[in-house]
Amino acid sequence: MKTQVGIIGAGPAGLLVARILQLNGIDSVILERRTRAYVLERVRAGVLESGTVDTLRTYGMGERLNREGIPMRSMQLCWDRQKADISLDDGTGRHLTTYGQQKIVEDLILQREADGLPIVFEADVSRLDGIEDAPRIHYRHNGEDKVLECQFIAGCDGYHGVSRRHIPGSDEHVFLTEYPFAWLGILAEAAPLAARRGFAHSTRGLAVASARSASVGRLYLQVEPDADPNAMSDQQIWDELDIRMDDGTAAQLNRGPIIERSVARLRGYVCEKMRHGRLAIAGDAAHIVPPSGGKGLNLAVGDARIMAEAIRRLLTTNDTTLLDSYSEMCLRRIWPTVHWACSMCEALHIFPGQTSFQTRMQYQTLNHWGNTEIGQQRLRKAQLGLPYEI
Ligand code: RFL
Repeated sequence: MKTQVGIIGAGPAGLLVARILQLNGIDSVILERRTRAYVLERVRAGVLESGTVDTLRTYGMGERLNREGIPMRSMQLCWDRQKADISLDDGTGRHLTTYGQQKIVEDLILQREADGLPIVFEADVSRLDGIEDAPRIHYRHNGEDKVLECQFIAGCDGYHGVSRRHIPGSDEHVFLTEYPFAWLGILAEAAPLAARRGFAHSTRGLAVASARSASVGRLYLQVEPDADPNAMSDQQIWDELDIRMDDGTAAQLNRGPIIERSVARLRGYVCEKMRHGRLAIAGDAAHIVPPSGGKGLNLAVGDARIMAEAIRRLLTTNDTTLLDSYSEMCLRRIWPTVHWACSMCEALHIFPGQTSFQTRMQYQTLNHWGNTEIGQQRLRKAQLGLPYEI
């Protein structure tokens, strides 16, 4: 098989690169290891920066998003049985939007299929070659070894993908921190309460309440790194959420059936070398942020915009200038965003062996973000996201 751009991964990054290229008249084939059903059902992110929403609208993916996306104009921080309600209004009309990542993925997949463009599911990419001049992607599909020949490879295959290791010397450009805890994430058929959305610091560990729709809540508890997602009963989870989120009023969350549970480890990871020859990586393939900032998907969208434009310039006018500065331009958004997500992570979780002095230090950080003008500005700016250069 031959195409102009071979895209590895049908996550938000790969699907968006494909969509932008399509609207610029460039052909691509997406190779995705998982089944179509698995990709459509995978529950992950849900908080979108306004730049992400604008990008999806610009590329014709705004219809359902405009209808079902829930504006989020404030955020709560709770700690030490007190609460701060922080406005996200920076006077520019920007706000966050709640819209599940699986809906974005579904919108992009259905559009691509309606346009008759190829996504090969259950295509497991094993290796790449020719990335200097004539790229080839080797993959296994329907029990057969196959090759996709292309002019450029977009490595959008997430943290565990194969693309990153094909960038020569990428290991020497990696920066990593692993946190000694994980998040138990649940989806629940319980109407989220606008007055109780945000992050809670508790001496028992972090808790987070957010929404996926008007009737479905997305909630998280800090747990041990190797916790079993099924170790707690539904009632134990709700009780623990209420205890950790207590802002001094003893108000309770709406409860309902838990329809999905998963445990995700928390880490910060950046590979600063994001391109070599005719291969570039984007999204989780290049960086992971702890989910405390709600930034992973938003960063993937930022990379996808730059990658698609760099490929367009290469393939239409043989101009490599943007491609040559791809890593640096992406990193100008990535590092400050990683810094914010890790700062949130470190202020909100209880670390093993943490002293009461360290807990008091966390309270000071949270008090700064929650109750001072300059701290609220910092939080607002970081949550709303950095502007795009491209
Ligand atoms: P993805 O979504 O991981 O997609 C990569 C795709 O590549 C496929 N793949 C392969 N295909 C073929 N051959 C191979 N050898 C392959 N290896 C891998 C995979 O099957 C997959 O389909 O990466 P992408 O596109 O870069 O998107 C990144 C986002 O998914 C991720 O950053 C966010 O979900 C992170 N995240 C959040 N981000 C936000 O912006 N806001 C949030 O509120 C938010 N909450 C979260 C999150 C991530 C979480 N977990 C589970 C990691 C909450 C959680 C719990």
